[in-house]
Amino acid sequence: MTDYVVGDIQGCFNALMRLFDRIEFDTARDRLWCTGDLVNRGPDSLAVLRFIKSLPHSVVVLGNHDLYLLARIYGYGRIELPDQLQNILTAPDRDELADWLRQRPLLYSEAHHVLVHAGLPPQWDLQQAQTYAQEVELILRGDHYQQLFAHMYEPIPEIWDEQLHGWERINLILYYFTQLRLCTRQGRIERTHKAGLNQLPNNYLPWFKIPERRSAAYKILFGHWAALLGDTNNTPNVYALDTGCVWGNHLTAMRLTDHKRISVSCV
Ligand SMILES: [Mn+2]
Repeated sequence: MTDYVVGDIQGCFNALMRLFDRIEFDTARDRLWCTGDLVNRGPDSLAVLRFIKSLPHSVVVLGNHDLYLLARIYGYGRIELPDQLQNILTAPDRDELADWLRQRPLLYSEAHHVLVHAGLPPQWDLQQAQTYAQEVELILRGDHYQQLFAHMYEPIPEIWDEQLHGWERINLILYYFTQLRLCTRQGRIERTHKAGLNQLPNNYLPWFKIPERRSAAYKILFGHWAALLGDTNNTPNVYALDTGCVWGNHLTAMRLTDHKRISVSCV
């Protein structure tokens, strides 16, 4: 069995099939880890979702676009145009796909590897991150999951405080796991920067560059930040896997045993 982690697929089914051919992925034996954002923007989100769900061995964490799809299915998402999700909304297996997706975790860890969609705030160690992820996962898997989607797009606090409660607390946990790029040393979020590592706003750093980051001992696999194109400027123990497939760049897989990367172009 070989473990591969693949970056944000975003509905690029053909690129995923070409990547599988390239790495000679054996669905019966190999295991696929996905950084999330399986869907949206790309041409064939429905095929990607059905295919990943059908794999016998996979680990998928939720990304912001996956959550957006769920919100749309449950009738809460603000429609972002152009929205490439219409064929999922009308698919006969829509509810089955949604139930599966909703029960994916926000964080997965095994041995020294940690998989998240966007990042981890510097003030959380791995144990705290696991605890907070589980707090939200319990809601997503519980009877009242629709409430989470009803409140998901409400304003959120900019910085973590253990005393936060209610949907503010849930929404900030969700933000850190699924949308974080820049923050201060204390974990205050910056919500506008989407470019690369140049011209950062004052006092903000990429979450993985914060010197005192408490998860630094683990190998963190993440996606979400396409502008990095996989480059974290030599930051040890962090592996950026979103190489901008849906923007015409590459879809990347990394073998977990030796961190060797294999990419296919997505023009
Ligand atoms: Mn994302």
